[in-house]
Amino acid sequence: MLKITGARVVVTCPGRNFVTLKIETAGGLHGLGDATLNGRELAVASYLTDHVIPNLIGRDAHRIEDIWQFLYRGAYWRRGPVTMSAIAAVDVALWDIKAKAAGMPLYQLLGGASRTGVMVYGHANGETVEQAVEQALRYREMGYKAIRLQAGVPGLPSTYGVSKDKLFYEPADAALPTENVWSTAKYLPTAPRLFEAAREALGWDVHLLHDAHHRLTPIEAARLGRDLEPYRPFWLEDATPAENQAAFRQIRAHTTTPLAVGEVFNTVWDAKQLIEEQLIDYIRTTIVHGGGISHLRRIAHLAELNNVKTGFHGATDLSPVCMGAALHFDLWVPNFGIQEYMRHTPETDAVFPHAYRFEAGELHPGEAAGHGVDIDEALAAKYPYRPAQLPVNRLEDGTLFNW
Ligand code: GCO
Ligand code: MG
Repeated sequence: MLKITGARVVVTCPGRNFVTLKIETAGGLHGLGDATLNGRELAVASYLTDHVIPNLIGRDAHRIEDIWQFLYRGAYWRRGPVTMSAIAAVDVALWDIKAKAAGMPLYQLLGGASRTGVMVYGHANGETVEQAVEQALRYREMGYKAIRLQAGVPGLPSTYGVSKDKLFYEPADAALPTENVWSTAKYLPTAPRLFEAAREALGWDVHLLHDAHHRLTPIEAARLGRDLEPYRPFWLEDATPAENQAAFRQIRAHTTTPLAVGEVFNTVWDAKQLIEEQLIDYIRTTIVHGGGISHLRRIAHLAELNNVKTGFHGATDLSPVCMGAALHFDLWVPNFGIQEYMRHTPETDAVFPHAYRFEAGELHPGEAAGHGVDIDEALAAKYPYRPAQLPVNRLEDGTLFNW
């Protein structure tokens, strides 16, 4: 029995908001879990503080599965981003504690390393095709083996994925949502042009990825998939909103471009049909939004049976705590595909000292016991919460659309 003696939520904003759960045990060991839900941070903080933490005190930190089931089944209200992010935070903090108690890096408890490092992709973007390709060359120089490409759309004032600060893309940029304008007709021809230019400049010995960010209909996605085929993309991400899982049948029927989806999913139920019918190639649900390691493991196993690989979300709104846990998972999971890696700012890295490191296009979780990520609470306290929401999107005639 390793008694849970205390737990608290730390909300900090070292450049952007992060919600972190810290669980303490009688033996003095503590564990950390990420609970950040971009633009809705305080809802998860309250869910944890007001509804979860009182249930944790006095329980055995070693009983990870029982606590997971208690929070999922026991609460009656299942699923959803707020609930599952809160459960994930508890789950990851408990895995952190168990691995520290065992004196091992977390990946050893999962089954040990299946590979020597975790291939990651970085984000190259620019207002124009030329600028985006220039950034891609820069990522190549930094050693990346895989690069996501996004470029501005001529005729639209701003586009998803195109940032001012090239290394740190941060879409949640205002207390009330920034309004973007979207035109699928203007966008559709741009991505193939971008890929053509990128292949010319970078050659074929690099993986290229693209995110459509939920903006297409299935038949538009099928068109884009086909148009990208000559450039052999690694994947086309979030082609359509995926609440309608069956819609992917239509995309699948028309293109051999690999499909990735799932960064907004919370449980295996969001992806069951997509995985079982082999409608996708990569599942992007990551630790913090997918109920933690205990639940993501189930998703990964179902995916493995159906030729689907992992390709976890790793934008800057997933804290270093999530990244650390994800890297242990990635190093172990047999059906690993790729890991997204958007760098955090130096302020964020200072608040969350971590054992993971980047080298030659790969991340490694490090050998520290646990997941290897800690929090400097005194420093965190210097960065109070700042309200920030994700943008919204409107069509040119003002109709509200998917962002
Ligand atoms: C990605 C994502 C992000 C999200 C962001 C929302 O592929 O990295 O689409 O850019 O928009 O994480 O919180
Ligand atoms: Mg995405």
